[in-house]
Amino acid sequence: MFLALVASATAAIAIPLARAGVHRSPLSPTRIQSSSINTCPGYTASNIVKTDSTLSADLKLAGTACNVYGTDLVDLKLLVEYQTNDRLHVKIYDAGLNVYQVPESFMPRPQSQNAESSGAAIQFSVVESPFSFTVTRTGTNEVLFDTSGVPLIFESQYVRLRTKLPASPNIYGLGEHSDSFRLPTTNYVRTMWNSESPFIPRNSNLYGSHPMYFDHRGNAGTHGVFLWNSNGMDIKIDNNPTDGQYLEYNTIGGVIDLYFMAGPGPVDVSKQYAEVVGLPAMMPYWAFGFHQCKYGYYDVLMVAEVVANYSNAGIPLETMWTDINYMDGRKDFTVDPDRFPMHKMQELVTTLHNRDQHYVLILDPGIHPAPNYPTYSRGEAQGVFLKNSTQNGEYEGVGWPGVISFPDWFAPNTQQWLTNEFQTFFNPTTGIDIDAVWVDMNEASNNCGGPGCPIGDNGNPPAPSTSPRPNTGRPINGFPPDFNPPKSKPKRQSSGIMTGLPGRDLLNPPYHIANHWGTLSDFTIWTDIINTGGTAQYDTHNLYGTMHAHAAHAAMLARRPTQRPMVLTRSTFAGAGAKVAHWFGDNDSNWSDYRISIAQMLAFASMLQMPMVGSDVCGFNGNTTPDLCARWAFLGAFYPFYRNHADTSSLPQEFYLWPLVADAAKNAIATRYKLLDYIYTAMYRQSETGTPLINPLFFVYPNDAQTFGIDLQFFYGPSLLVSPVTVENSTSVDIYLPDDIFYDFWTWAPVQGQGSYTTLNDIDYNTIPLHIRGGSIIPVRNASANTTTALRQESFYLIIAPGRDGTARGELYIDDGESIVQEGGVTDVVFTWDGSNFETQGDFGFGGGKRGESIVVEKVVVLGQGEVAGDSDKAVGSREKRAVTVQGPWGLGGGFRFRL
Ligand code: MIG
Repeated sequence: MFLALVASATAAIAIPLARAGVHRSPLSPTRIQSSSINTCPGYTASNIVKTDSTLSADLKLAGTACNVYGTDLVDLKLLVEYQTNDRLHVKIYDAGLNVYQVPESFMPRPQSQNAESSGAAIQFSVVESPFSFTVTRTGTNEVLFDTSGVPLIFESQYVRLRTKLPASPNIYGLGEHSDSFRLPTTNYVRTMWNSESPFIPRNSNLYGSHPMYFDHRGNAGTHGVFLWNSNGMDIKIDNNPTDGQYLEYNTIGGVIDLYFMAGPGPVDVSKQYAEVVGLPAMMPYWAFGFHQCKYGYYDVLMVAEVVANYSNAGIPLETMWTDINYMDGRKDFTVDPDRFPMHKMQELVTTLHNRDQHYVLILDPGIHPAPNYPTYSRGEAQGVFLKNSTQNGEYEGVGWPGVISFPDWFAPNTQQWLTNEFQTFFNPTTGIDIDAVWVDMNEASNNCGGPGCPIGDNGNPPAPSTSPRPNTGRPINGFPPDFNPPKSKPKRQSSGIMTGLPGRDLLNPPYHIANHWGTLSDFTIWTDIINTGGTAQYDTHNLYGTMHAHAAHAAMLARRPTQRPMVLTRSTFAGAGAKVAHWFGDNDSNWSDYRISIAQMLAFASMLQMPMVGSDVCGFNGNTTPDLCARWAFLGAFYPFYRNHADTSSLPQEFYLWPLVADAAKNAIATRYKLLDYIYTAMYRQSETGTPLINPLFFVYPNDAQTFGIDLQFFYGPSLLVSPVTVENSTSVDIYLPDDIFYDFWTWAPVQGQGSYTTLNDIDYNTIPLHIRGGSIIPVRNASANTTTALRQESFYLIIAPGRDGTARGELYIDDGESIVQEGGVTDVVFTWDGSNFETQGDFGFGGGKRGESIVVEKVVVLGQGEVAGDSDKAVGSREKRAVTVQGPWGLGGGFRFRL
């Protein structure tokens, strides 16, 4: 539905056609080359100074400048720091310190703890002439990084650094993309340039930039490499007979600011990366509930009707969302007076809150510069908007309201302005008391960005829709009566002076990254726009969305200072997970995007330290099918963030619309909710230590080469292997089981994994193959509930799934689910099983909270103790016969133990 946006903005009409999937072919990386790239002379290192934990050197251009995509910088500096025993920092920057670097105000760099190189897990060594360096693993001397293949190029608008890789490497990460989890290794380009990306095209830059990769080498270990650089770049992975296999950074600016994380295991790399970019934010308990959204809910009554329909269908709905439809003329911090009047919105929220449900609204960054629009006039008065390139007015683009000005997140008053807008519009009594906020379009998306789109008054507010209210089959003059059933059980001071290297072409740099839209400024803020403080959008573009989301986070925190904010953002940069959550944007309602959602989740949650992620369940664009939506309802129940969302032009896809989907969703949500404390515990662990809550198979079996490419199965939490059906109209799936003992989650039957694939058949729509990894103890709620609030009244049982050695271990973390500081105390316990003795140890501080929530363990079941083989999975009672049940109840007010 991109056309509607600019229907009255004639100048931009041709552009939305491209947005609807007809991508322009990216400009080839053509160059204004004054000489060949092969003539670049590289650098020579001198003045090498070593201390126990650092190395520094001067680098000088080793010959005639090649000026291949800009001007070669003659004098560089090298700084190497052994920051910790597991982390090495290698920085190559201009001696004059003019080149842009990601500002500390955006994200502070980690402090060096000055580890001694002699004790470090990885070692740096330098070759002076021609300059290159290697990073090797101590002990094994495995070479992890080696830049000797081609000379370093460090120019005003182009930096190239290449490293050799082993043949057929296992490289992961480098989000955001929609390609395979383990990245292709031939002729592959990962472009980092945040952009609106409808239909999440393959082999393209998408909404976020995370220049972090994992290099997994099985027995030889895993390491990570993060390039702290926000400029547009192409990261190429390729091989040829001359150069072998390599990875090459090609950035259009910034410095080389590399962090090497030693591992040696993949989980270690994740944790070490969290030390660099920050541990992820803990989310509220309710955020793990099921969310419903759709672009195109016509009015507030229709929103209420969807909520009522969920209740009537008996499908738990935790959170209702409303898209830009609620706004007056698509303006942030306003409501459509006819369809979403303030008093009805307030009534809606009050009703939802009385039912222990939650509510979320969307915001876009662009602000319509209209008269009598206080949000705009306040912002203008405080100088929060980006100025145009001649600094004689605001820079204007086109978004949903028509012409828009863009907040400058670097301006001193922008946070205060946004916080004030939140305090007013989302005021709990006089405004709309949202529980979380959703920030969209913050790449930033601009329907009038780039050459060919004259900036100015070419965007008008959308004409009011004249389409009639869709017939939902329910005549409504007010909220539906069944909407309220009883609760379930329980002026900018810009210097105008650019910082960063002067004399650059900020619109058309000589090296063209492979942005799927074409030039850098297409569909975004022009890259020659200067932020307060002097940085250029050319350099900071990739930070825009994260800065928007972080500002929204601070504003949410100001509203409810004691509660964990939840902010869902479309655009991200490395480290965004420290504060906010992410969904994977405008996917399509098809099987390919269903499948790729797993790879996307694996990259973000387990590697890029953004655990609260998920794709639009049942698909955003196009019309879903019952088959796809039923499977997706189940798969989505194993995303950390679980939301059904669709485009305005898509047919409705709420779970209750098809019996097949409704049944699937009921079971999916019930399963998710019973396991909610298990995943909440894993989330808490990630927020404290970086240990991922979602795990690719190789994270758990790093020496099993057959797991390295698997991206259609994953571990939900540390112990539950999820193996969804991935093909249309299929009821079977081939699953890989590593050489280990597993237990079918549904039947409790032991399953011996043999390091091979087996086919599972007859997989109904109301289930998903789930296996418990031997060696685990899983806390489960005895029953599901309509809301996560009610869920907390249900008691627990524990499943002990002994490993091959007969032992098992598990964890449970309980807190009040929402407070930043836990005044009531927390329960954070470890369960252990040594084959005959069960024990709990830890902190037992959570007493049940204000509502007297359950902390009771009713029983413990020990799997693998009864019938083992040959019994029918379907036989009534056989599940219980396969386990020994030890009856409680025990209170989790203290430790308990038993012996079998
Ligand atoms: O140009 O707000 O990705 O989730 O429904 C599309 C309308 C704008 C894009 C988001 C999508 C949202 C839609 N938005």
